[in-house]
Amino acid sequence: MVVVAAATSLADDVTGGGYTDVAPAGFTFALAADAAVLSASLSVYSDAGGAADISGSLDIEFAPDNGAAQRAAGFVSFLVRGAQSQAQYFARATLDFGAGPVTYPAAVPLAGVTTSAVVSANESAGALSLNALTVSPTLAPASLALLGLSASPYALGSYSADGLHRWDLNRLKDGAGNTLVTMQGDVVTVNEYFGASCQARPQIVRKRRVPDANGSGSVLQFSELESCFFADSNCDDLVDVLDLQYLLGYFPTSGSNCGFNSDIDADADGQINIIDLQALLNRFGDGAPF
Ligand SMILES: [Ca+2]
Ligand SMILES: [Ca+2]
Repeated sequence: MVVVAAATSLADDVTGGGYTDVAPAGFTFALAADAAVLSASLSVYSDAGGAADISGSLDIEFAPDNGAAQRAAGFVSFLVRGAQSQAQYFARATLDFGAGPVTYPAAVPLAGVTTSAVVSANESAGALSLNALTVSPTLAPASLALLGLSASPYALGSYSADGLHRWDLNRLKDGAGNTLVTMQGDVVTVNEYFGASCQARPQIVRKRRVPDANGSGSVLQFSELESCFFADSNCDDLVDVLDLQYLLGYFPTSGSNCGFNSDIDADADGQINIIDLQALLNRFGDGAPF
């Protein structure tokens, strides 16, 4: 997923961040840190070099679900509005973890975001309808999850404190800001970040598929993501060394650990252990259909 970047420039405080939820008149910039964020601000530029600051012409605020408690848990999400449709913007956050301000990303050129085209009366009025909401259970009580498709440089962001992530598929855009229509079988990446609550494992990556909604191929709406075959963690229709490496990356853990990944718990006993490893090895080399 393109928007997620390891933030070595932030002394490993920030484990992910980027542009999400692109709309005609704006976008969201979200990041997760493994420590409490004491203060945060966002500057928006018209150039990748970060020289022309146009923040004053935009409406920049914390997202409605990003209060002080969320920021103390390491989650920061800005809502940028007042932009032009199909125009390019660049942003950089300034964060304080208690040792003075640091910027993310630290270096230029900054990654850019292209706001989307206006495709409905709602959007031209600045209000987006939510008519293709996709829901997925979270792995932890509080987490930021970014849903991405390889065809889109912008993930869809979802902060959850109630056990469910919700993404608005209307906001899935390609690099030019046009709406993306998903196809059945498309592989979706869900990057879930746990902020300051799980420093041992700040991030879990899971693959899902767009379900076969009506047999017609293109899928305009789906409510739930589909899991792949238990031994095929990366959803590439093959059980091979990549799936083995994935399992070993979460091995061994138990359900009481914050970084527990239920995807590879083959026997659903709340433990990732030799039983689950053996279950995968029993299918090693198999290909779809499983
Ligand atoms: Ca695989
Ligand atoms: Ca197990």
